[in-house]
Amino acid sequence: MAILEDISAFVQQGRAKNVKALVAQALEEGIDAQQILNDGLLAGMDVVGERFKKNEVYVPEVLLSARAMNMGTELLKPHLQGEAAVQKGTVVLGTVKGDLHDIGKNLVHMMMEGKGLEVIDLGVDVSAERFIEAAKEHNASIIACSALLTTTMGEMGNVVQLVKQNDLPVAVMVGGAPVTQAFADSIGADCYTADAASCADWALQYCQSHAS
Ligand code: B1M
Repeated sequence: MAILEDISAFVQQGRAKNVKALVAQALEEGIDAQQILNDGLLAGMDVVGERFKKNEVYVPEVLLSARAMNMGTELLKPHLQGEAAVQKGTVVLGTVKGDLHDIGKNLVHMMMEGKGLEVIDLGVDVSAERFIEAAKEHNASIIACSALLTTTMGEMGNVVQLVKQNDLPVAVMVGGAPVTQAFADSIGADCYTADAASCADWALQYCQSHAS
């Protein structure tokens, strides 16, 4: 669809206002929000990621694209979240220590809230200790960690270790581009999912099956 290709192109160019206008137009035209996200915004960000890898674009350009992507996802938020629901469980969420990537984490936040889960979002650069403190403070059922760097994903193992040491009744979920099921298994995480929607589905199921 031409409009989705245009959204992708504007994300690549970091043109936030154009992205916002076209996402609004696509919604008005009745295009499904998930399709706008996948084939427009995320498709554009994929291209940016490939160019970043080849040093064809640099941090400032990537930040502009990230801002454009965020403006688009803000508009999609109510459509992706669906009906407001009663609170079904509490999740402590964050991007791990040393890591400042937050777009995927924000998608996870949005999808979880859409399922009626309470999300305590600790933001980026979150240490294992901080995850544990917040889980205790909010009596959370789940700690959800996002990592985008191979150099930071090890902090997820520290979270699992601290959960065990503190004997916390909390499931640890992990995800983010470099994270795999094999990695999740190797650190003893309770769940790995590849995308934000599956992450929210698993979290909801877990909270429902562990409701006291
Ligand atoms: Co960075 N960066 N970046 N970056 N950046 C990557 C991740 C990289 C793959 C680019 C590349 O080389 N191709 C590379 C990492 C290489 C590696 O370690 N394997 C990289 C690098 C190297 C860096 C710097 C070190 C660059 C530098 O300074 N030299 C630096 C590190 C800064 C730091 O964090 N300390 C850096 C900086 C940045 C920006 C600040 C410029 C910016 C971030 C802006 C922001 O987030 N606000 C940025 C961006 C935007 C990217 C790329 C281009 C896009 C990431 C993204 O947002 N994708 C990225 C390349 C790429 O991934 N293609 C890249 C869209 C987002 C929706 O996807 O977060 O994967 P993602 O989320 C997905 C799934 O992974 C999943 O759900 C989402 C889909 O539904 N998911 C979960 C995410 N979290 C989950 C948690 C779950 C479950 C699923 O359970 C809890």
